[in-house]
Amino acid sequence: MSRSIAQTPYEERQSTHPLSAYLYRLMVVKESNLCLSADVSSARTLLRLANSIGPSIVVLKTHYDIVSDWDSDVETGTGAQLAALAAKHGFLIFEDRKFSDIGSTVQKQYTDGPGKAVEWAHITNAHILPGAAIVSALADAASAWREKKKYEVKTDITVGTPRPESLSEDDEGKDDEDIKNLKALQARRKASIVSITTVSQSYEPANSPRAPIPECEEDVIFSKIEEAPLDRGLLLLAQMSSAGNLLDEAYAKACVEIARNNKDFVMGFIAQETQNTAADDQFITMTPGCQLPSGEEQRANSDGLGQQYNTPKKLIGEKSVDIIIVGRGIIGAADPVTEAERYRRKGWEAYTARISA
Ligand code: 5BU
Repeated sequence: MSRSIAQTPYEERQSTHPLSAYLYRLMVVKESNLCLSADVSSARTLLRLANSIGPSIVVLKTHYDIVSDWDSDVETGTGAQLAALAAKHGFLIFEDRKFSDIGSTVQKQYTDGPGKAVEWAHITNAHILPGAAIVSALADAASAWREKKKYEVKTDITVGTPRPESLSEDDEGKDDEDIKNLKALQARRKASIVSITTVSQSYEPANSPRAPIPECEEDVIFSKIEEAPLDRGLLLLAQMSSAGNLLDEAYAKACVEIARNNKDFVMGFIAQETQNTAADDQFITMTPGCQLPSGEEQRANSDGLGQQYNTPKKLIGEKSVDIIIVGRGIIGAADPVTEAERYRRKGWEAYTARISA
């Protein structure tokens, strides 16, 4: 009898999505299937959390729109700083944006406005309420961004090579205009580098979103795996954790159908149980509504506002989900770093028990 997907070790999962394939390898390297839901309202607290809990997690989930001082600058802002921390600690960023509008609008929400999540979030998510075009619209926006990004990287290397300060005789015959343009371009590039340096060195009040975060300053890259690919991925909301939600079985099935038709972009689902039912389904499932009992006490299994909680053992062991998403269970603990490690261990134990069952 062939092994079920739930019993297949992460490193043997055959996802065709480059980010899922990367994520499975990352999970094995870090022995973690934990996502931190960093629901805090200040950019500084968000960056500090990402930096201190980064070693325990494989995904950091954000709601950029609850961060009151979110800095939208693509090069130096909060998203860019999170991306640097993701490279430092080896985790993916998931903006829990829950897109749910017509294609044309979600494209703008994804790439423009204050969030610009496509720039810094490897993963985002969407409701399928508006119909399947929401997925193709976001996919198109992501691939347009990726093409532009590739082009930018290339341009950067090309213009960086010839140095106008050291132009040789060979260049003498060159059009003066060309050289002037190149010099102007280099001057602009220099100016932008200078301004970035200035930002990180100048004095700013402690609560300024741009004040340097001491632990975030070193230019370190996680060394146990290469950096994440430039691809972007989408999760579809197939099931929610909140009581009385309207996402019924037929709705979840429709989600899975749409995912099967868009495997290049859809990595999987936000759901309360695995949605892999067909033999070749290789979707990843990430699951919010997860808490552990704290110490001797059994924590309440709801938050009084509709949220419903399950333990890592139940979600990973019985419901065969892949990644547990934990917010207040970790950030509300007296010692979030130790608590994150406790969740990481429990999640990984449940996974190893599942694959060896
Ligand atoms: P908590 O503090 O662990 O309850 O936070 C859960 C997070 O997951 C929070 O950011 C929610 O917005 C998010 N969430 C959820 O709780 N349930 C869902 O079905 C979905 C997202 Br989709």
